[in-house]
Amino acid sequence: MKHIDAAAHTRGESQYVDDLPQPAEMLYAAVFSSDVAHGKILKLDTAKAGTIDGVVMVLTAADLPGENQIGPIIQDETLLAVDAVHYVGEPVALVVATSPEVAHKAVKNISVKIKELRPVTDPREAFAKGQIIGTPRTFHLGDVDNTWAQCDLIMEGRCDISGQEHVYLETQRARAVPLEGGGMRIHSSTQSPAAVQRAAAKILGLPNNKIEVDVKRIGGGFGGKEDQATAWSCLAALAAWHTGKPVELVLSRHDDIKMTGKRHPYSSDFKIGVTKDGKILAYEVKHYQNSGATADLSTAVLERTLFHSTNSYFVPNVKIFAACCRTNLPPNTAFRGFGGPQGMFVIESAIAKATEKLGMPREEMQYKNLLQEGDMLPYGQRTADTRSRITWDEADKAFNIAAIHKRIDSYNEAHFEIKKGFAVMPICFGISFTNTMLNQASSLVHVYTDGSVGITTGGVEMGQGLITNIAAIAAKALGIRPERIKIESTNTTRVANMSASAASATTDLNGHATLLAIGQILERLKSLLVHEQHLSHAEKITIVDEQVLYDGQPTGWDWPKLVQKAYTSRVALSAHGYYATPGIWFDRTKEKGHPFAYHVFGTAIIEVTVDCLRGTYDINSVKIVHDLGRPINELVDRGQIEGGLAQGLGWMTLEELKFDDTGHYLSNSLATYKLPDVYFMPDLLEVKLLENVDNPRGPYGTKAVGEPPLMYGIGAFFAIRHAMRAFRPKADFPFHSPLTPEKVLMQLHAEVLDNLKDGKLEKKTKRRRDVLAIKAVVLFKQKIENG
Ligand code: MTE
Ligand code: LUZ
Ligand code: MOS
Repeated sequence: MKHIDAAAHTRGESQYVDDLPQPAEMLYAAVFSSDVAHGKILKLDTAKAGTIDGVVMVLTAADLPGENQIGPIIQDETLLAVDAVHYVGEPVALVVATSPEVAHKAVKNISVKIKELRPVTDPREAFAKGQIIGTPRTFHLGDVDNTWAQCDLIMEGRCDISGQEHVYLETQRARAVPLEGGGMRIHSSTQSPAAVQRAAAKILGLPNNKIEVDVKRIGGGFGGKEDQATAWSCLAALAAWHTGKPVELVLSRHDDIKMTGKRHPYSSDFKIGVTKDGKILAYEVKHYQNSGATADLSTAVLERTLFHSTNSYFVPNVKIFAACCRTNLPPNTAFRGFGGPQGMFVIESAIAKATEKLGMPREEMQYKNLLQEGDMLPYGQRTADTRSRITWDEADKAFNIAAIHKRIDSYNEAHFEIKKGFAVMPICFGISFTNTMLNQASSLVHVYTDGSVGITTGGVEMGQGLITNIAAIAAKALGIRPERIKIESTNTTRVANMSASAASATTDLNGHATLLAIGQILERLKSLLVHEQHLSHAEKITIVDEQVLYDGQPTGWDWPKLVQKAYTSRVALSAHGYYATPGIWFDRTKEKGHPFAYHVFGTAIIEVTVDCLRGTYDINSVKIVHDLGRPINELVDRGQIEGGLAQGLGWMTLEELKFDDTGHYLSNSLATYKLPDVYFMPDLLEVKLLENVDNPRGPYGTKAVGEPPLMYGIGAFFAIRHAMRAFRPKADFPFHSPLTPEKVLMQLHAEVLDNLKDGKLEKKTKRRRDVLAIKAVVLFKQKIENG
């Protein structure tokens, strides 16, 4: 089954927020934001903007009828700044005008006098100054301190992991439409309609039931709209409340990159202790998360980092420390993987460092320490249905890891400036919101008298295929054609109190809720049939291909007839299903529990070729063995695997999110922020799915797929490093992501660069490699200098 939206998307017919018909008299809002990362507001002057023709009003913090507070976990975030600014892009005022053009022109006429304070952009500096959000957390397993003495080798190091811009195609936007009785309908591009509802109600001083949030679909979220769609929806609602007219607010790409948070950069210190044959005995890590100016979801992201700091490995002695560090950047937020990838990157770096010292293939240590059934994870949950070794062994069987290594070694012996490298990347990702409370969902199912079905769940379609999955699950449960099923927009008046569509769990949670609703309807339909046809066992009734069977034999009724009979017999054809994931819990006082319903496993093998004179590289192949349980829709899930991989590869290689120490993003447009494109993707991409595997915790045995494949991309960093070390076997390259071609070049030829700096070029050695390298670097530098 294709993605339900496939045809409409390709024809450009799918509707997003601003494709909805424009109501008469709609107004447009634009945001005036701080250009200073940290300072005290001395004077805000909006008078001039207010006089521009077409400007209806200019709103500031003083104009909020309710509370100026939109923090989702910790109440530390204003909708509009009061007295002080904390990051570049922080909203300060809102212009409402008759056209977007006028609104943007008016924004340029607002001025603010700010007494600048020194901004902090480095998480370690923030930590040292005590700028910590929430409380730092520590997970313990075994006893690290008393294990170091037993290790043959102890290696320490540091990782600096860059953030990542979401680049959803549809930038942040919302349309607010005033309703009778002082209510408001908000069409929001959000992953979390209930979060928007609560925040809008709060800032307007209204009860939640006065706010209706509706989401047909969103043009990508990737976590960037898990919490951060809220502000723009609230601003549109505020403007609609004041003007009594519908108001739309759309961020330009530039404003979106400037004003919204990103994946959290991390700076981490690791210490790993191993035996000489490659067993990891102890691992200690300290994570300094660059949280940005407000808490947003940072504490939850940090928690997932703690949970994923040992990735797919069993380590008997572990100590993981992590802290959210408040800096003067836009509040960083959810991004596919939600802190997990950062935790995994660091242990992969530690394994690289230890194996390089031991002269052992990296994959040998990885394999030796892979999780086995029943192993204890640092948070107290034992792994079950552990498929780390199974996916690795399948990958090895299909692709022969030792042969790849040998082939690469002999290529590298035969070639001087072109080197190949590879890495194996196993993943183990926990499924469930780490905050147990959020693992609940509802679904409302209506069967209409013609046998067609309408379903509303709390889940948001963001391109990931949720509605296709829900339709497939419902069709299977009802025994009818998927074409009979329509998945409605997500709307807070039809399904209340939904959790964000996030944590890869949307199909799991809403699929289960839908099954529970359908179960109720089927139960009623079956009792009706038992009564009508004088049958004795309701459980022997099934519906297959729309035919109603008893004990496998036709009853003479089909689906439309069954539904008709139910209606005329006054049997309810609607039901509401509610699901709460069973068996999960976590005790934060002990940092132990069973937070995840299950884990997703997989193994990727990534091969690259690096031009060691130019620093450029190609990703030659990515081969994956992935565990989907029993996929509901393999085509859609394969799309998720490839898309997630692309995003992970981009994060590790090209996507350099640069900001300067005044807190301004330098890569603030798609001209300076390089995304992976189709040419960057591997020439060969092969995805094998584990066969004959089940997952009792997922609807019809499926496993969540949204986030885990992103983490395969981490392998690209280590594959490139592998090639770089073939060129400079003794070099100790930094674990600093992304590993851009520029960084590859600079790191491979660091000494040459030093020589250039000191004007000591004449000191160059006679070695061919260095002479060539110097030429390459000189050419490169000239190129940069000549623009
Ligand atoms: N795929 C598309 N096309 N667009 C998206 O925005 N978001 C990702 C992933 N895949 C996303 C996507 C993220 S961050 C998550 S958590 C999951 O989809 C959310 O959907 P799910 O829970 O249904 O997997
Ligand atoms: N959001 C959240 C998430 O609130 N909790 C989580 O555990 C999570 N995990 C992944 C993505 N979003
Ligand atoms: Mo995804 S980061 O859970 O929205």
